[in-house]
Amino acid sequence: SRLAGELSEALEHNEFSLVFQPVVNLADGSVGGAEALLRWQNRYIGAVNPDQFVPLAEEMGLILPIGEWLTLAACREAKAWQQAGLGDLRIAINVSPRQVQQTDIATTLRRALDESGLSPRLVTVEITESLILNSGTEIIRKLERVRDLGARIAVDDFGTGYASLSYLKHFPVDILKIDRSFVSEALNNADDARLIEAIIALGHSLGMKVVGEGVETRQQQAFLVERGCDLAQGYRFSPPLSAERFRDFVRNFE
Ligand code: G
Ligand code: G
Ligand code: MN
Ligand code: NA
Repeated sequence: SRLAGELSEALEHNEFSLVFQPVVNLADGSVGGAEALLRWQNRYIGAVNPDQFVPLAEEMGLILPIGEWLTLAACREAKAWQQAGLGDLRIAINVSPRQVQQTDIATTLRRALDESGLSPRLVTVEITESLILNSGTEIIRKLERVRDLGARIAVDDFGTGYASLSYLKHFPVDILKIDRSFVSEALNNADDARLIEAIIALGHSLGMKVVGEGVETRQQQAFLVERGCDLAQGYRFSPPLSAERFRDFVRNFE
């Protein structure tokens, strides 16, 4: 297809970029870091959503080089924040289930850390709940290698799948990210409110940090603060930003 043809040349044509959504510490309102999100702007097709091109990249065997590119670009950017005096901001990168299965994410990350000079403790790797559901000891070992480097592991969109609590115990997980579908209903729906409370309690009881995703209003922020949620991201604070605008955001954020 046209899309596949263009995708196979996207790296060499420099068509990928990253945007950065701020992640805020709820306790003191400071910026803790950012989630890096991949963007593809093709000269003929225009902007293509990662939900469309990541699965295609996986099918085409392109997810390894794309993952290498984005991991290095994200680590370099976080190192640049430090060098610009913005502080020790954390950077989160997303990996799809097939990316974890098909590639050696620990080696990709180690090379990016070496090349960028970024401290591994500033890196979070976001996996999905479905990876936890469908995988065995081989995947657990891959994630443990990421953790052994000194990076953290977050479970994205938590609560939307069926990641059973017993599975969580066996996975090297440091952070739970509450799916935005719960946060958006927190103030309208008692079930969603209780689910959020349960996820925060679960995460904390297992020694994890908890992130509220998709926070759009002051009331949703207050709801999470009152329940002891650690971190949040969402349009209430900022949409994903270009590298340049993210730096301005950190400089101007009180
Ligand atoms: O802004 P947003 O459209 O980026 O995100 C759409 C979806 O694409 C999200 O579910 C997000 O997790 C996913 N996504 C964004 N960036 C990446 C990436 O670098 N790698 C993978 N695997 N998925 C990503
Ligand atoms: O699945 P993942 O969380 O990695 O994807 C992030 C996606 O969520 C991006 O497409 C981003 O633009 C979107 N997003 C970030 N904050 C908000 C928000 O407050 N509300 C909504 N509706 N979407 C958001
Ligand atoms: Mn994510
Ligand atoms: Na998410």
